[in-house]
This record gives sequence, C-alpha cells and structure tokens, in this order.
Amino acid sequence: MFLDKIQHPTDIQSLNANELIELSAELREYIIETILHNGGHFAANLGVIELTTVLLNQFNLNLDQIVWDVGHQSYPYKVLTQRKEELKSIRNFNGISGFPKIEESNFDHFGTGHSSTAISASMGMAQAAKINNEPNRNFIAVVGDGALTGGMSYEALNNIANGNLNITIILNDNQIGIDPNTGALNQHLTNQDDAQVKSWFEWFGLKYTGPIDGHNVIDLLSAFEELKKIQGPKILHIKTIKGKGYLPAEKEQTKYHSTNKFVKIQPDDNPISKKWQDVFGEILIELATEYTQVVGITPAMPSSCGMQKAMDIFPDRFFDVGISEQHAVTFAAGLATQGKIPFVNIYSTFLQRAYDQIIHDVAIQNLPVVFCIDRAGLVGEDGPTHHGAFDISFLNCIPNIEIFAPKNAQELYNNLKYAISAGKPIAIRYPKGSVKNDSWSNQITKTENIIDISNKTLVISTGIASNFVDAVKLVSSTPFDAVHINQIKPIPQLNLSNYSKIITVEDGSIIGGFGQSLKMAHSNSQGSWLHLGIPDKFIPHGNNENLYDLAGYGINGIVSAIESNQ
Ligand SMILES: Cc1ncc(C[n+]2csc(CCOP(=O)(O)OP(=O)(O)O)c2C)c(N)n1
Ligand SMILES: [Mg+2]
Repeated sequence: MFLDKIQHPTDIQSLNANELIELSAELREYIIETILHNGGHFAANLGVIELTTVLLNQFNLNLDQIVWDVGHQSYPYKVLTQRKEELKSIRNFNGISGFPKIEESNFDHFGTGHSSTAISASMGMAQAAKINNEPNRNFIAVVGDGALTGGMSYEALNNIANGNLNITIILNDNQIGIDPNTGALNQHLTNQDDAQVKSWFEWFGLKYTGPIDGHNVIDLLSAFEELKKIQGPKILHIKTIKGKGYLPAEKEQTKYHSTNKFVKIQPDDNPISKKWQDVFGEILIELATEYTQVVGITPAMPSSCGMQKAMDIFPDRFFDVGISEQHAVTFAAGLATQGKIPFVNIYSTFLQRAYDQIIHDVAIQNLPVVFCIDRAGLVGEDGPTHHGAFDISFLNCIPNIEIFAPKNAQELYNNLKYAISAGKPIAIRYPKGSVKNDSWSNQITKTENIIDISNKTLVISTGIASNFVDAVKLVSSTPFDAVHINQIKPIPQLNLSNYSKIITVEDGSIIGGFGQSLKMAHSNSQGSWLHLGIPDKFIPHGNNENLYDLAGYGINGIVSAIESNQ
C-alpha cells in the first residue's frame, strides 16, 4: 500500500513509474469507494487520478503551485495532500470543502468553484515569482475542455505570451463538461484536429505538447520531463476519460458528474415532490408551445437547469452556449431586440459573472429578457462559491428590472407567464431542491398581499422563506400575522400601522435585500424591524438545514425572532 504511507506530497517525488501506477490504482479505488458512499463530484475526479499522482511526482509543492480550474476534480489532490481521512467528510457541515480552498490547506494554492479562472490566477502567481526573482518555481493550471470554453480563459490566453512566465497549462480534454460541450473549440477537440489545435495554442505563444493519453503514467512522466526543460508558457494536452475506472460512470458521464443526487442511497426529504428545475423545464415547454417568440438559453447547464427537454423539442429556439454567462446574457439581449422573448437560465452564483451585461445590455435598453435564476439562496454542500446569496441585492439597485421570488410551482408559472407580456427585464429567482407544492394550472391566481390583522407582530417573507414561516406557524407559541410577498421589485406598499414588530425573512443576503428595501419603502412605519436572511459573511458548506440555522433564518431563528422582546 502506497497510499497510506504518504505523509507529505513531496514523498511522491521519489516514487518510480511502477509505484506511481500502483498508487494511482489505490487512489482510484479509495475515491470510488468513499464518494459513492458519501456523495460528491465523482466522474471528473476519476479522470485525473494519473495526472494528479504524476504532477506530485514531478513538481515540488514546497515551491511549485497548482490551480485546479472549477476545482471539482481536486479530490485526488486533496487525498494526496494530507486529507485522506478528511475525504470521508467532504462537503458535509464542518467537513472539508468540495473545492480547493486557501483556508483549508497550505496545498490549496487558489480557491475555485466557478470555472475558467485557473489560467489568470496562475499567471498572476507566476508574474509575482518573476518580480521576486524566483526562476525555479513552476505554476500549473489544470483546465478542462469545458472550462476552456469560458471567456476568462481566452482573456488570459491573449496575455499569456507577455513576459515569458513560467507557467504550464494542462488541458484535460475528456470531451465533456457536465453535459456535452458545444462550440468550435469542442468540435476541433472532438474531431481530433490535432494539427489545428496545436497551431491554435501556438498562435497565443504557448509551446504545445500532445495530445497524450492522460491515463498512461509512463507517457505523462516523459511529457513532463521534456516540458520542464522548456522555459516560458506551455501547454500539455492530455486526453482522459471522465469516470475512468468505474464503468457506469464512463457510460453515463452526465449522471455521474456529481453523485449525491443520483447514486447515493438516501431517502429524499420529499421524494414525491418535483425539483424546481424540473417544474421550470415543464412550464418552459408549455410556454414555448403557446408563444412562438419564446427562446431559451443556458450556459452549459441544460440538464441541471431543466432545459434539456425544451432543447430536444425546439432545437432551433433553445441554445446551450457553453460556459459563457456574459455571452449568454448579451446574446439574449440581441434576440430581444428582434422581438424574441429570451428565457436565459443561469444559477444565481454564475449570474454574478454577467453583471455588466445585465445592466448595460439588458436593463438600460429595457429589453424583455427573462432571467430564470436557479439555485437562488443557500445551496448546501457546494458551499460559499455556489450559494446564491447576492442576486436580490445586486438586482435591486438596477432600474427597469422587476424581481420575483415564487414559493411554489403555481407562482413560478404565474411569474414566467407574466414575463412574456411584461415588455421589460424580469428576474425570477427560485432555489435548489424540491418544490413544496409542485403542481400548477394555467389559471393564474394573483397573490394579493392581504394581511389578516390580529396580532402585534408581522412576519413578511418572500420566496421559499415563506414556506419556513408556514412551518413556524405550526410550532410557535406566540401568535403572529404573516404575509408572503412574491414580487420583490417594485416592492409593494403594505398597511403596517397595526404592528409594533415587523420581521422580514428571505433566502438571500440581508444587505440590499428584500427586507431592507421593504423597510425603506415604509420609512414612517411605527414598528421595530428585524431582518432575517444571510448575514454579512460567507456561509460555509453543509446540509441546508444546518446552514439556515447558522445564518439565523431557519425555523428556530424565526421562532426566536418572534419570541424575543425587541
Ligand atoms: C462560471 C461557471 N459556470 C458554470 C459552472 C458549472 N460547471 C461546473 S463543472 C462544469 C463543466 C466543466 O467541464 P470541464 O472543465 O470539461 O471539466 P470536467 O468535469 O469535464 O472534468 C460546469 C459547466 C461553473 N462551475 N462555473
Ligand atoms: Mg471536460
């Protein structure tokens, strides 16, 4: 057993080829066993086992640094860098993160989670080393073929030849992202246009090596021996198989991208309820059937956001544009100028990438783009890089946009349908997980914001936070009035004159969020205000129930806010 003997990653530097092959086999077995049991990103990790062992054999982590793009494939690296036992707790509350994280380990040299940052980050590191006159240090960016489709990668490549930096890009070409990749780059990679791929990278000023078999330790070793002799920026193109060594994952790579949803055997908290993205996908097909102007865009998330079926039915009107949130939004804006009604579906956390496009291309021109913001609010195990904490706050200050937060499937339908005739930008945010009431009809029932005045305390909530408040009604010994608000912007005017205490609850950042804007719109109300939501800190990863409590707006937090004397 080699795996158990590794105390420090530099121990791997002394292993020979056969020992590295053995270590890889042990590592693969350990990852398969642990992650199938615990859940987590799966297939991508199996594809980089040999790469990881060889990288740690060839480079010296006391000097050299590695940036894993997206970072969902960093599990083997975590195991080999003193976190073997901790892998068993990966993504759990108080366990290690599912992504590289600077505060977790000295060997995590740069935190990732969102894609296409690795080339820029390692260029920054290499530039600093150059300024510090440290010519012997190597900086390595491991980038997937999916991550290479993201705009930041191109911006970095455009600068990479400046300054002769000591940087090595590893293109981990497994010919898939979560779903099959799209676009010209992917086509060249898939068609194995090796000469074209080589000349494309050389055109940016990179020395190109490859493609080689990324599961062949001997080939990897000799490629690195040669690469290390080359000064300046260079790229090693490796071909790998996502899910390598676990046949079901090799066969169904999308399904096995992340295993907690599919493989792990655990009772779902509400197995009969549909997921928000599935309800979204079904409503989208209904609306696209009824309204031919409806078009749809997803940046690289067709399965996860529920748009795949619409893409299959309407291949001319629904588009997967690859990891390109900025392009997705401006592409939608262009479509909208021509009378189309684009439904652009982007997770809250990834929409952060397209902030200027929302303002400059959509809102200023008051174009009817519908932002379908999935995974809004806390997302559990993926943690702070993926929590959808900020969308209400960052959209609230943009003129022309209306913002909605449905609490159930009917409201999601109402909001999506309204967006078709609104004639302006609409944002509809909904969370990860199951929908509490997952049926809808095409008879719109309008939410009236009626408050049945009978108590001194009023709880005002939006989105799924209103479901939390419904649960509180069943357990709180102190009576209170409650109202659910579906439309966050423009914020509604409520009659609050009866209340001495007003509590707002939202699954989003307090600063600039729903509660604060409600308070601002009711500046002459007499009651005291208390805002529950995500406080001014980054919430860690873990089970959402724990995280809601930690953030203070879980059922316990709402009950104690109601019962406190303030
Ligand atoms: C900015 C951004 N958009 C979307 C995602 C969601 N996402 C996570 S992994 C992934 C696919 C990455 O594909 P690739 O780089 O080829 O890695 P592989 O899983 O194939 O190893 C996507 C789209 C993300 N992490 N960041
Ligand atoms: Mg890939």
